[in-house]
Amino acid sequence: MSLPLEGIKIIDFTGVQAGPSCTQLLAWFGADVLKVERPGVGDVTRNQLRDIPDADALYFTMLNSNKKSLELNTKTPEGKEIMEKLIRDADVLVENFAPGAMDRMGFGWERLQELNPRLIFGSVKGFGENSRYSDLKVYENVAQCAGGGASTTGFWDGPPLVSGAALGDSNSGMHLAIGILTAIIDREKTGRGQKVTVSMQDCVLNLTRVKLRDQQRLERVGYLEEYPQYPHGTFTDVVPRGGNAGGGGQPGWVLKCKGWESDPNAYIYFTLQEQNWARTCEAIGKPQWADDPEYATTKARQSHIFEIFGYIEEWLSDKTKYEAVDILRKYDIPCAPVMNMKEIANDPDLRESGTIVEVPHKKRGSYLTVGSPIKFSGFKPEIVGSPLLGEHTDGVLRSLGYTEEQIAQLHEHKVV
Ligand code: CAO
Repeated sequence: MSLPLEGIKIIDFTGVQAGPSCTQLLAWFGADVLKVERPGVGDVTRNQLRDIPDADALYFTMLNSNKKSLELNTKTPEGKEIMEKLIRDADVLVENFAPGAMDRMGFGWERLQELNPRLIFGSVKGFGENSRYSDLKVYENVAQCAGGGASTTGFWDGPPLVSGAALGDSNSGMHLAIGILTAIIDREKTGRGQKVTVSMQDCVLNLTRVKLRDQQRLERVGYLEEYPQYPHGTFTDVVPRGGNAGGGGQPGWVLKCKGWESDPNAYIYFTLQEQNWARTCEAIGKPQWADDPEYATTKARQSHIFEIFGYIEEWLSDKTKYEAVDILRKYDIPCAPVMNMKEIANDPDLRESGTIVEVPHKKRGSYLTVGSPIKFSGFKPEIVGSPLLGEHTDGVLRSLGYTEEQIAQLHEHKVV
């Protein structure tokens, strides 16, 4: 079956997570993605947090499926020559090195344009080019702190908290993928490539935009009625951390279920949906609350919201999180069990949909990874294992016209 991005050649000059997550997505959709890696070393994640000695770590395999690997020292003259040949023939080059690394290597945006005016150059950095922090190296949690995620996550009496979701890394990769696809469509009209940049700070902020909404509301009215601090606590002039409060107009909380004393994930998320209050009261056995003026509106409920949640926890105390959701779904209550990673790994629905996939690997045996969360009616992305370091080096060199003798020499000089 022909895939939508078939024929799009991508040089994947990325490492760790932000860049690789972008190119992996494009590879799933059919792009020909060639990962260019330092000879003998490769992407640092090949070695990080290994669970099997001498086999690529899961950190690498889960972010580099469906790609090819070329070992190439792009700082040697011969390596640069090979890289230039690849660039002349490529549609896209993606990188997420430390600020300035591409220029130092001789592959800044101007040079890339000289080599191939149709090339789309995708780049991830921690901060925007104009930022006073543009020179900083950045990892995931640094970006979550700089982008507003950490200051608004966690509980009011604890420190800023980072999320387990990769809001800095994979989120930036997804943003970059959207930018690259947009530039590919634009190139069809203009014939020219362009530089597409994303900063991790911006991408975190884009997902934290409701907190910027709240900052403005707070400045206007002095309080935020959906936060646990309202109406009894105090507000400063900065959006506080709201614990597990719902981010919109529908209050909610993480509530204990049967077994919470020994199982740290025996909880559900429970939402008190305004338009579903009467049915919510019915579900939890408090029909008298439906018309009681103390409880009947979201505004009235807010002053005893934790009394209500406390009551619901009592109701939940003899129900597992799954039993609870099975009852509550009949009453249209927006809720879900708190899923732990073991449950997710074994979830039959996620497996069936291809969101959790088991992939073969030449050295590791099979491993689990997250497949495409984007589903298409016309095709189903097939996830294949990540490449071994340099697995495709000789094949790529042959396709560029190098003879076996030249290839042997390049190996000997550690260019590849
Ligand atoms: N051949 C020769 N040299 C190579 C090479 C290759 N194939 N691939 C990389 N290099 C060189 C780079 O040119 C760079 O050299 P200089 O320092 O001399 O310019 C060097 O290897 C290291 O580059 P790096 O970017 O990987 O540096 P690092 O490991 O110190 O930093 C990171 C890693 C992620 C902090 C930094 O790349 C960064 O801030 N990137 C931008 C933001 C980002 O994407 N972060 C998310 C990472 S996921 O958490």
